[in-house]
Amino acid sequence: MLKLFHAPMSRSSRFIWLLEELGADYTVEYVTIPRMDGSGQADAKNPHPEGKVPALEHDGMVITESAAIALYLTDLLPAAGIGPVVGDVRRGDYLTWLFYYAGVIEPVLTFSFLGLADNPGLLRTFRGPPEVHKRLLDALANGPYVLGDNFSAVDILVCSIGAWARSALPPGDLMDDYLKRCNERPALQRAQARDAAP
Ligand SMILES: N[C@@H](CCC(=O)N[C@@H](CS)C(=O)NCC(=O)O)C(=O)O
Repeated sequence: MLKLFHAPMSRSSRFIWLLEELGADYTVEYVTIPRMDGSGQADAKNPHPEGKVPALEHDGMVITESAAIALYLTDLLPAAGIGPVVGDVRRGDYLTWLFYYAGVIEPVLTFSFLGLADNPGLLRTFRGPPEVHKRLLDALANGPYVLGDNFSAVDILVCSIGAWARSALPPGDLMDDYLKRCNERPALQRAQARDAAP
């Protein structure tokens, strides 16, 4: 059984979406986390080593970090076809985008949000929002999804940024149309219904 440790309207929300896309048999354990506004606190029942979400529990193992959870789940449940598996020609592209998301997109957008996007050391190491935006738009120009023809877990990660702050993603119709296409998916509608604690 898969158990997702989840706090409403957080980075774990996108994993309810992914689990719905995968047709997974799963439970949601609602936990509290410290919020930016000072409310909330770490929850003793959350197994994440830092009390964060998402955390996924499966067969006695705890998996953390969004890109790792995405890869774990799409490898575990390949039938839905939304995470190219080993042997698929798109596997390299899939891994590239998952790791680029975790290693570059999230840091760059976070630094930018914090007003640090002009820091020379950060720019040299990660590049900045213009480069991230260009990579996304170049991929979507060959779309309709980041990996091309097929919707994947990468799209869930990217769209979750748009749900948090549309302005963090490139402006324009290409991105707007892409977000609309992803946001209309029935699995997301089902996930949104489960996001808040019952
Ligand atoms: N790199 C982690 C980040 C997880 C993260 O920062 N989650 C936030 C919620 S969006 C959290 O749990 N914050 C509570 C805290 O910082 O203690 C991932 O992508 O899974």
